[in-house]
Amino acid sequence: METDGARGGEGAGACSHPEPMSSAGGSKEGLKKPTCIIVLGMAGSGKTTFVQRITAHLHARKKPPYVINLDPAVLEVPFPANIDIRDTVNYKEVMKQYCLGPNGGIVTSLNLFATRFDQVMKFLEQKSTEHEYIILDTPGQIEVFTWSASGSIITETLASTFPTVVVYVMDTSRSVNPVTFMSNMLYACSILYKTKLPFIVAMNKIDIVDNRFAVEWMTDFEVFQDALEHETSYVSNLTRSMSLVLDEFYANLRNVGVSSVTGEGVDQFFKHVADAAEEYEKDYRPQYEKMRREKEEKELAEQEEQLSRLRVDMSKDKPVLKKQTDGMAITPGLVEEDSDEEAHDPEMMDEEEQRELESFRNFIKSQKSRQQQKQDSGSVDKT
Ligand SMILES: Nc1nc2c(ncn2[C@@H]2O[C@H](COP(=O)(O)OP(=O)(O)OP(=O)(O)O)[C@@H](O)[C@H]2O)c(=O)[nH]1
Ligand SMILES: [Mg+2]
Repeated sequence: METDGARGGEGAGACSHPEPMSSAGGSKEGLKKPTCIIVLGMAGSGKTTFVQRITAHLHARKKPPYVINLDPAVLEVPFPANIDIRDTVNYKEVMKQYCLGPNGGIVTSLNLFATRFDQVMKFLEQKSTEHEYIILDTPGQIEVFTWSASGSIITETLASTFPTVVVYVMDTSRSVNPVTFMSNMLYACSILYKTKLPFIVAMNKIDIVDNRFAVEWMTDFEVFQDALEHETSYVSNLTRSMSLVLDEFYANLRNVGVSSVTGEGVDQFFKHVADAAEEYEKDYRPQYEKMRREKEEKELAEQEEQLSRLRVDMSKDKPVLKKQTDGMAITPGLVEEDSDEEAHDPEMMDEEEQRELESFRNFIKSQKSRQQQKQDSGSVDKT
């Protein structure tokens, strides 16, 4: 297990701020990409305060991060957010319009926002050389992000472009009970498997409770069993068995004790981020690049299919064409011949486009001449 032990054992103040970009996030051309830090955690675990703390830490080191708030229901964002979901969707309005409760409102707001995430990616790509980190704060209810389609879309989209790390913020002061601790770790484990990304557990609020007990429980099975001695409920038996199962999860888990209030452990946290970003490059990037390629290929295949269907419809001159073009705005350049020179400039078009245009013109001509014939025959009938 990669652990920093408990507070005090992290050499707070002694360790300088790491230079993660030297080892991670670099592309082949030498251009460095920022590392995405997605902050997740149970309601009230301290996610927002943690984001505020690490943002302030980076600002103090003249490395301002690019920060995104994804919590539509937060009243006040205590850090400078470059993108705020609340600027795009009004969570209360969403609740009203869709007749939803608070959680449904948050999920729907996030879904609406996710439909525009390609625009967010454009901003991020534009700014990618200016920032070393992109930090995302997520909604209070963890499942809104981790078990929703929009959460997956956002996570996968980020991870297919940038080195991405998931941080699970745990409220240490609320995890002193071994059964509660186990539940928290099970949840963390489920997120690890769901997101399939490098993972860090930030044991927060160590200014209230030292996290040494938790580290011990994770490294020494016997100590955890001893802690369970006082538990007599059936849950304790389950917890005993589960702790065996979680052994492997613990073995590869990075964890660090932090206090979002005092700033303790933040230096060490960034060391873990550098390490996790390196792991991303080594183990995860190939998988995400494969996913991105597959997505691009699928989109291309769909476009090809649509084009070939259109070609078939045009050549057969079937009424289907009407169906397909209903509601579609056709630019004057295509219908009114030679009205838009640029659109018809043969040098601007590739062979395929020229063939399409040619066939479309033929189609229009045939339609016109048929209409003309009909009109002529109508006027002949009348006469
Ligand atoms: N003592 C102490 N309190 C903390 C720490 N981090 C957060 N808190 C407090 O915990 C409470 C919840 O913090 P938030 O940052 O709002 O937690 P959150 O996870 O963002 O909450 P939701 O988004 O509503 O789920 C606040 O009262 C914070 O001041 C910490 O390290 N130490
Ligand atoms: Mg919050």
